[in-house]
Amino acid sequence: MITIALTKGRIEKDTVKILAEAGFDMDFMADKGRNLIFIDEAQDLRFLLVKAPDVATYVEHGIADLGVVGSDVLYEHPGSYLEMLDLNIGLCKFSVASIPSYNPSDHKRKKIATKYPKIATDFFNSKDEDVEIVSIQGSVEIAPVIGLTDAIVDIVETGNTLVANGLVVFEDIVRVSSRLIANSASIKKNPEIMTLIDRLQAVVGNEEV
Ligand code: PRT
Ligand code: MG
Repeated sequence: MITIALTKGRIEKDTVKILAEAGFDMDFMADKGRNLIFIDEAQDLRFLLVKAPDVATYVEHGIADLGVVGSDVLYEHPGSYLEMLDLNIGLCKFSVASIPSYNPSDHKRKKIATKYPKIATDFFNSKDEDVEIVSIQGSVEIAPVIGLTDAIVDIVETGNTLVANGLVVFEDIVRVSSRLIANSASIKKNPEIMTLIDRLQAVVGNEEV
């Protein structure tokens, strides 16, 4: 049996659409209630619905052979899984944003609020800029407005949340999309997993990464 860990929430619908287009019977998702494990006896498949960072954990530990998760989560939690496909869903980007009066080049040491300390640290390091990272769990957008930090590093999709909080983008860091990841031992052990990946690749139509 092949086990696939899917990220609950925002990217769920588009993930299910790709799997259905690849020929899997995803009807159970329409009426899933509070269930988090689904078994498709006919295709010898098992689906787990978990929080994004846990997708990487299940795949790393080999409990799931495959997983679907945002590249934002993978950057922040690097591990020993293989990245197989860019699914081109859950599209957004990481940006530096702040109130319009923010001056990124005034040579003062900046305080940056973020839910993604690793991405923020790596980005400012790559520019040789020493900043103080303040880790925030959510509603990061208010931090520069109330003066906790000079700016934020956060995910931007439509930009509506920034606008609603009076913030503007100062710099884009990197594109974010959902990826198919795999457990490396599973791939070596079970050739059917490669076949399954090929079916998904035919749907999303990109080169393996
Ligand atoms: O929200 P929750 O705490 O349950 O969990 P989560 O945020 O980890 O998961 P979820 O379901 O919100 O997001 C799952 C994945 O979707 C992320 O890991 C990203 O890869 C991807 N994704 C795509 C996004 C967005 N678009 C997005 N817009 N994740 C988060 N956002 C947030 C963003 O933080 C911003 O504050 O949505 C807010 C609004 O975005 P705008 O620019 O459209 O207003
Ligand atoms: Mg969210």
